[in-house]
Amino acid sequence: KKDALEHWISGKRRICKPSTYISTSARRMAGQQEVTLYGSWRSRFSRRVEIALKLKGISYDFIQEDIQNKSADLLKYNPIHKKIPVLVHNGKPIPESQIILEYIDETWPGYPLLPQDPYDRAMARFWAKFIDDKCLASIVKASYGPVDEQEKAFEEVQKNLSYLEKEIQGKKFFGGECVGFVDIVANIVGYYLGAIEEALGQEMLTKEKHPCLYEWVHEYTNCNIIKENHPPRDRLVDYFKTQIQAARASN
Ligand SMILES: N[C@@H](CCC(=O)N[C@@H](CS)C(=O)NCC(=O)O)C(=O)O
Repeated sequence: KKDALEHWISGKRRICKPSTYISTSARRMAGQQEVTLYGSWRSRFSRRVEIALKLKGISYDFIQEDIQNKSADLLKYNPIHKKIPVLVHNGKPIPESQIILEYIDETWPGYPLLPQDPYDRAMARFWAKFIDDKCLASIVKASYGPVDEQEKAFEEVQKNLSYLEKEIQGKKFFGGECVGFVDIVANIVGYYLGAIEEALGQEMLTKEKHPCLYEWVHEYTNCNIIKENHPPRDRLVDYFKTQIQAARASN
């Protein structure tokens, strides 16, 4: 018998109803908000959106997409990139995780994700972009790239982690005292990197080389909302192992 988590993970397209779930039509009739996330349990991008919604206290429906067999709704809502996550708010689709986070922040005040000060906001966007464009790209290359380019890719990861190490120095979170926009985007370093390291059998982020970032990983992964939103580590490691093997076979 599958437990709820197992069901949630393996469900091809399944709506996880919040405990106070009311049907979409009933909600519409009551003038309430319809918030639906098209995502995947293992995607670091859709996890970002779930963390933001939970920090804001927004109820949402979750649709588990099968990336190998995308639903007609996903293709309709994100016809250009055809990727998850897509947040659909009252019938209007928003693609791209960082853009979705900004939308969530502007739509539901409450817990602020981005700082108020314009310069701080600009720098938060800078670091979030750096994490996706540079950090994530180098981690992907080190994990899945050709073996003869791996050493160089690992060096690149080290360089990028050192930039983050400098940025987090003297702070509890990238967002200051609380988890914010950059922390959520940095979930690739905060949670996924550990599973990738285990799958690869190679450490990248170490206490010796990156003491402040290492401490941040601990703080981040132990925050309540973040902790509740981790995908199961063993399944993630298995997934990365399969991906790494497939990449090696095709390189
Ligand atoms: N830049 C996008 C990246 C999203 C992304 O890469 N999603 C992956 C799953 S983790 C996807 O949908 N891949 C399907 C495909 O490439 O066909 C974001 O931040 O939302």
